[in-house]
Amino acid sequence: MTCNRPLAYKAQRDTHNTATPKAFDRKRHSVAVLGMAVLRHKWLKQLLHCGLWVTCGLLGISHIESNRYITLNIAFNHAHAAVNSVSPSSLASFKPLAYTVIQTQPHQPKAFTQGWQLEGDDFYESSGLYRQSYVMRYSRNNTVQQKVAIPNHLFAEGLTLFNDELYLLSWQAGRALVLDPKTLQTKRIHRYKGEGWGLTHDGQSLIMSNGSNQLQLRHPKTFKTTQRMTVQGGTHHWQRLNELEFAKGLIWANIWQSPVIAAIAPSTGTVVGTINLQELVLANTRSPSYQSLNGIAYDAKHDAFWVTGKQWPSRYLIKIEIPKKPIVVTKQHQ
Ligand SMILES: [Ca+2]
Repeated sequence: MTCNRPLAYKAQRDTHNTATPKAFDRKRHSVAVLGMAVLRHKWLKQLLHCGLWVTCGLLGISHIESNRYITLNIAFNHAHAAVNSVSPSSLASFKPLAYTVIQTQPHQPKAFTQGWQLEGDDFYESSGLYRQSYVMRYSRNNTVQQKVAIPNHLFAEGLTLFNDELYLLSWQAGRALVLDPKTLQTKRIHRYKGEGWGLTHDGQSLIMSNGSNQLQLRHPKTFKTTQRMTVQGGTHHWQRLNELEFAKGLIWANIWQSPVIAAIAPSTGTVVGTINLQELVLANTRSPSYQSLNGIAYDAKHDAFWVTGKQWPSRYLIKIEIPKKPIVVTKQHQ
């Protein structure tokens, strides 16, 4: 009988309460008095409201995207990037390489850039987030030639064009999609263990990051790991290696949540230089939510690098002043 349920519940609750009925009543009365006192004080009430709104907001944000990008630390990210840009002591040994912006072009502001490469006059770009991921090919003047959605359960990550095939990672899903670069349709799928973040190639092997300080070399036919290298250099503990580009004999790696791009010697995994793009980060993050610098694509025509970020309205062609030393350009891992 439904009418008995409240009685049964109350009896059970009272049974498990160790206080005597009178003591329980006194406690309940005290709580009520305290509650009234809180509500009577305007500032306490406002504090309570504020706390509730913040809690709801945070829960809402965490519900919207269960990914590492839109998390509870959006505000923290902004501060974190600013702090990083100042000059972390562990990066002090790396004098940032000088660069000059030689072109500024629009970038699709909705593109949550994860992978980026320029081949001839065509850009290939992947955009992440669950249920919103896609890959597109567009020209230098930003005319979109092809755009294909990625299945909802996949979170598009790094990509690279190699031997007329476009490889696309899917973050935690463990699937590397191989797409036709013209139609962007999936031709085959490889599996990988762990996470997939950035992807590039050195002309022989695919080079993949997974968010750690490790880079993996993978066979383009089988996608099996053929070699691993630990990225190290100076006193800085390199982590969160993200979007990649192999150019001028070096692996260029975005560092997630940082305005820094590291130049890595592929023969040793040693960081031989850095670029600090804090100025460009600040120019593209005037909106309330901070979005990471992510995206580096070598432009052979200009012998320069395009850089952009997640949901940045602009992309930049920068000329990097690469000294002959200590940059190491030998490749011995084949
Ligand atoms: Ca790239």
